[in-house]
Amino acid sequence: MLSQLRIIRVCCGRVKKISQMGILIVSLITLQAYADQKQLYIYNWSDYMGPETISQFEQKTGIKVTYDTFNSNEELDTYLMTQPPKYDLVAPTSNFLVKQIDAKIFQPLDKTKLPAYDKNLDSKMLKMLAQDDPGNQYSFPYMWVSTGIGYNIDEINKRFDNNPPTNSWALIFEPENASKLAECGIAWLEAPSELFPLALNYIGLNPNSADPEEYVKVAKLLNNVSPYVKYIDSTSLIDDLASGKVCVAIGWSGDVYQAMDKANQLHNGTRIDYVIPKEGTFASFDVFAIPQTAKNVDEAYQFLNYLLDPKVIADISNYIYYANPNQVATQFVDSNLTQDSDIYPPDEVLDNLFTLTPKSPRIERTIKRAWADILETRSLAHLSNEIN
Ligand code: N2P
Repeated sequence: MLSQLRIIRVCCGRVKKISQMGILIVSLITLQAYADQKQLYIYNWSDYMGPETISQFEQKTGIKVTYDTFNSNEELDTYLMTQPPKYDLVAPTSNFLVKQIDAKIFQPLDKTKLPAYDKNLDSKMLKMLAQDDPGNQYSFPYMWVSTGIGYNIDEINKRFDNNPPTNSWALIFEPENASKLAECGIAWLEAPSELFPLALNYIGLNPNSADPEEYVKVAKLLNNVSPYVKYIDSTSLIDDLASGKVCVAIGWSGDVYQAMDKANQLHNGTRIDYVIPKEGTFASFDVFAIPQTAKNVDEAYQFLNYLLDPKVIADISNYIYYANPNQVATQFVDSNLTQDSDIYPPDEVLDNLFTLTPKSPRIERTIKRAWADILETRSLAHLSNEIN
């Protein structure tokens, strides 16, 4: 025993050295493997991907995906305009894309690397998108969105003697209606770039107005109803409509449908509906684009080709409840989605929806200031409610 201990003591200096070298070699091998591992950095909207889409892509290609999310065009735009993006694919809405293309943030898409692009993508959708991206040079269409009203059928009926004005934006924009809903909870999207055009359109003005005075006018309208708004946030409404924490929300089509789905899973009896009010709304396209600074361009194309696969994109639509522009995929999309005119709009509905155009810097400034006022009015009103 004693002699064994002595041998270990004599040799332990060397044992230590050998084991340190072993760790070093293993670490170097690991580092090399990491360096060889293909990577892809994606920045997309929250709640906007299938639950297994990314992991299946990783398994299929061996590419490691870093997938981050944002909640508004404003957030993505600020990121893109203030630093060289670290992502290989980002997903702006097409009206925001215009300014970003001008700022030379994106590289043109090489369509020869996207063999199914022309065959699979709906030419009508591409044409609409070409209004923002002439020649569809930079953008790869991902999903089609409308902005409407999501509401809790029973809670709203209760407050309007079973005759709620859900077919009109008046439900949201008129103080006499909003005041009735304040207690059961109104949520707004945190998207001034959408709320101002909706309010302009509601009062009969051009939703793409270039007149700052008109924005001041609708700012008053939004200001008047803002004290009744429970919160301004673009992501919580999925859970909160489902659980009954809010009873009405300005929301994106698929998100409201996701809320319906959640409510069904909760078995809490909450019935939710989505409506495009009679005054209309706008259609927007969320697209993928590759920044100039992307380091993993081949991998970005592999992902776009993966999205062109009809079954892959259909699975995403089936999960997030948004319409995709892949015409070959429609056969794989659940028929309750494709037959729902709020999700897959037939031509006559599509023709009635307007699109948003980019704003001049002057209008952008006006919106920014007016929005800050609206947020303040709302916070002050909430504060004084808490005090009283
Ligand atoms: C998904 C958000 C839809 C994007 N949660 C609206 N442009």
